Parts: sequence; C-alpha cells; structure tokens
Amino acid sequence: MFRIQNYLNGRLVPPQSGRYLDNVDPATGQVYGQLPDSGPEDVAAAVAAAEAALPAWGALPAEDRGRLLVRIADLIDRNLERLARAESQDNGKPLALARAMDIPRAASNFHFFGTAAQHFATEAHVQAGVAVNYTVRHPVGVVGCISPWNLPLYLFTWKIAPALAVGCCVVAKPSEITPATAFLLSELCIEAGLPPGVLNVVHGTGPGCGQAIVEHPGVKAISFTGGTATGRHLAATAAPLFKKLSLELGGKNPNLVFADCDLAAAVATGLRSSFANQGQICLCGSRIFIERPIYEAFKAEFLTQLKDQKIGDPLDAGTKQGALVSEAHLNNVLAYIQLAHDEGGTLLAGGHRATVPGRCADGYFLEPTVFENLPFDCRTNQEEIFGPVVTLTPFDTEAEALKMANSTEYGLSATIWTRDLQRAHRVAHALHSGVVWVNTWLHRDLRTPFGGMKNSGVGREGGLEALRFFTEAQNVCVKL
Ligand code: TXE
Repeated sequence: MFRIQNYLNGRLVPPQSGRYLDNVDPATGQVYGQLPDSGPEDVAAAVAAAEAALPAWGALPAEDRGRLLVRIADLIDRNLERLARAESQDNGKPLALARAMDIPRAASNFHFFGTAAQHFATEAHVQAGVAVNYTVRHPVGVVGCISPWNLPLYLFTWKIAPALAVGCCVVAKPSEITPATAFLLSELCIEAGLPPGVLNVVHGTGPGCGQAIVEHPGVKAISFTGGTATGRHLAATAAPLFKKLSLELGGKNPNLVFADCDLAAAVATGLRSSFANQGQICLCGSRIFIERPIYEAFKAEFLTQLKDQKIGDPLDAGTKQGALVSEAHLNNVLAYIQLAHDEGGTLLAGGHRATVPGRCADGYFLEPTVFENLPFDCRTNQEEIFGPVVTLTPFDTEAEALKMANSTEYGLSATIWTRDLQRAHRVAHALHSGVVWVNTWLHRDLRTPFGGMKNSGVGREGGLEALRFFTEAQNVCVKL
C-alpha cells in the first residue's frame, strides 16, 4: 500500500493524529494507497517551520534560490516517467497525457520562475531635482497554496514556484483526491537540497486541513485554484484577516466558430478543447457556438472524428480518454447529462457510463457526450459541468454569438476560430474572458497573465503577476 506522508521542516512525517484517508485509483475503482488526514495541529507545525526558515530563505540572493528551483525542475524532468505514472493512477488521466503535458509543464514552472526571479526588476520614479522614489518588493512572508485534482502537479507547482522564487516560504496542500505527485515532489525537494521549512506540504481535506491554512494568522497570502463555491468560502474567511488572495475558479468557456475559419483545425482542436483530460480542465470549451452556414458541416465532422476518441485503460498507449477523477464526480456529470435531456436537448453522441473490460471494469469512465438544441440560457449551458460534455449551438450574427458567449456568471477563457483578423481582435476585446485564444487552444507562454473575470476568479497568475502577488511593494522616497 502506497502511504503518503506530510513534508514538514524538510522531513517526511506522519500526521500528528495518526489518521489516514484512502486514495482511490479512478481507473479501477480500487483503494491503492493512503494519505494523511492532517488537521490544524499539522498546519501549525508547518507554519512554524516556514516562519523559522523565512529570514534565511528571503535573504538568499535570487540567483541562489533560482539555482535550487532549477535543480528541482531538472529532477522532475529526470523522474518524468515515475511522476507521469503516479499522476495517471491518481487522477485517471491517460498516461500519455501526463507524460506529454502535466509533468513537463510542472518542470517548466520551476525552470521559468527559478530564472525569472533574477530578472524581476522594480520601478523607480524620478522627480527631476526634487526626489527619487523607488519600489522595494519584499516577500509577503509565509504563504498558503491550495490546489485542485484536475492537473495535480501542474497547478501545484504553478503556485509554489513563484512563491519560492521571490523568497516566500510555503505551506501547500494538494487536493486530497490526487495527492501522489505532491508527495513525490516532496522527495525531490529533499534530494535537491531545498532548506528545511522552505516548502511544507500538508495533506488532508479542505475543511480539516485547507481551512486551517486559510485561517492561520501566520499565513499572509493564499493562492487557491478550485471550485467557485469553495473560492467564495475562502474569500469570506480570509478577507476579515486582510490576507492577500488569488483565486482561480471555475469556467464555462465559449468556443466561437465563424464560417470563414479553417474548419479542419477548428474541429480537431475543438475535440481537444472539449474532451482533453476527460473535459476536466477549467479552460475546456464546453459551449461550442457555430455560425449557421457551417453548422451542419462542423457537426458532421466533429461527430465523425469523435469516434477516434478512444476510451480505455489510462496506461494503454492508444487511449485518448481515461477515467473521471472519482465516482462522486462521475455521478455529478451523469446528473448533468440527465438535466440536458430534461431541458429538451438532443443527444448526438455518448451520454452513458462506459465500461472498459479487464482491470478497469469498475473504473469511472464516461462516453464523450454531445448535445444540441439547448437554449443558451438553460442550466446545462450556464453551469460548469467539468466533464466530457459539450453543447453545439448555431448563431447568425457576431452580436448574437457575443451575447450568448458572455451570458454566464463565468469569464475564464474563450476560443475564436476565424480567418478575419479584424473580427478576431474585435470579438476578443468584447468577450468577458480573462484569456482568449484565436485559432488555437491551451497555448502556453508563462509570461502572460492568467486568470478569470466575473465568478472565475480574482487576480492573475503567471509571469510578473505571480511575482508581484507574492511580494509586498514598499515605496522609498528620497529627497534630492
Ligand atoms: O474543488 P474544491 P475540487 C473547479 C471546478 C471543479 C471544482 C471541483 O469548478 O468543478 O473546482 O474541484 C481545498 N478551505 N476547478 O473538488 O473542492 C480542497 O481540499 C481550504 C477549477 O478539487 O474547490 C482542494 O485542495 N481549502 C479549476 C482545493 O481546495 C479547501 C481547476 C480545491 O477543492 C476548502 C480545477 C476550505 N474550506 C477545478 N475546501 C481552475 N480554475 O483551474 C476545499 N478546499
């Protein structure tokens, strides 16, 4: 049995209570390991270790901190296969996807921020002959990083790396549903020689452990990715304590396909943006709006190519779609499929739990599902499903497409497919989305700001935005 431990003050230790939670492999439905069910006492020990490590870590030259982060990145690269297998087993995602995306992107998070800290310049404002103002950016202090289950190591490191780069010490909690790679990362941090207390990983549930991180007075900032309801609860807890907050929350992202687009590219990438990671990416485009002249052509090609979306054992090389993350989540998504029927939708493909014979017979698989004939403002088209379920909706004018695209409470990302450059810019600027892709999807540049508008979040991650979030700006004014 694979038993995970907390990473506290440089050592792997059990939770003080001795209590553990089961960890399930979603592809088989079987318990395959255990993780600490940590409580406030473990969080308090983690914060104390982080506070003790903070002065020396913050005082280290950025170059030295960066060197350690790059060493961790190299170790992630060197352990690619082991980490990818652990991610696939924990989450149900195809091993090929973990190998090609999750783990390499986790390594590049450490590479990028390890070097970025050395280029992080501050501003100076000169009032000629009168005064000079310059900005000092101090590390905020001990920070909390809380991450979800869909892209476990990728999103965990996306928060931790910039925090460490600017000199903060971290108390981090991965999702209790997918803790494995955060544990393996702890081992790699020890191997890399990260000083004790600089990073502490505490495992456990949201209410039992995450809440204690948010409430702890020693934790000065919280970076959170997860559900909108949880984000609202976190904000209510942290705001009266005047903590800095970065919230990356849900999405219900529109994919706008105009008649002048490259149809083959729109279909191929549209399939990926619909069903990659079983549709469990906050950036998935779950509402596909298609200009009427190409509606039938898009639909026919999309449904034809959907047949190649092979559901199977995540470890098989040919598998495109693995298991959903848990039985509870599978049932949630199935309930949304029922809702789409109840709301009068026409099922074009999928709609049922899938069975994969052999060792995966009890796994949580679901057919990629496509509906049409649903009004843009029905619940199916307004609420985040976070599974392999998309809707197709025709539109006649740009204004109509924008109205439908902007109609939800969310505003995370959007995709536009068109060859008309002017329209691409015009529509992009009119969309209420923090991230807009034109003729592509999930294209990554770590320097760009990442985050959502409306109920998709508060603040931005990535590049300078992340470095600024984990620092406190101080202005020094010197009279000339
Ligand atoms: O989220 P949760 P889950 C969203 C998406 C999806 C939802 C579910 O909307 O449907 O998240 O994911 C911890 N105090 N996204 O179930 O429950 C919890 O233990 C402190 C969006 O993972 O919000 C976990 O570590 N922490 C997305 C983390 O919060 C608490 C990517 C997220 O859990 C807590 C993935 C509490 N009171 C999911 N309660 C994106 N925008 O990138 C829970 N947690």
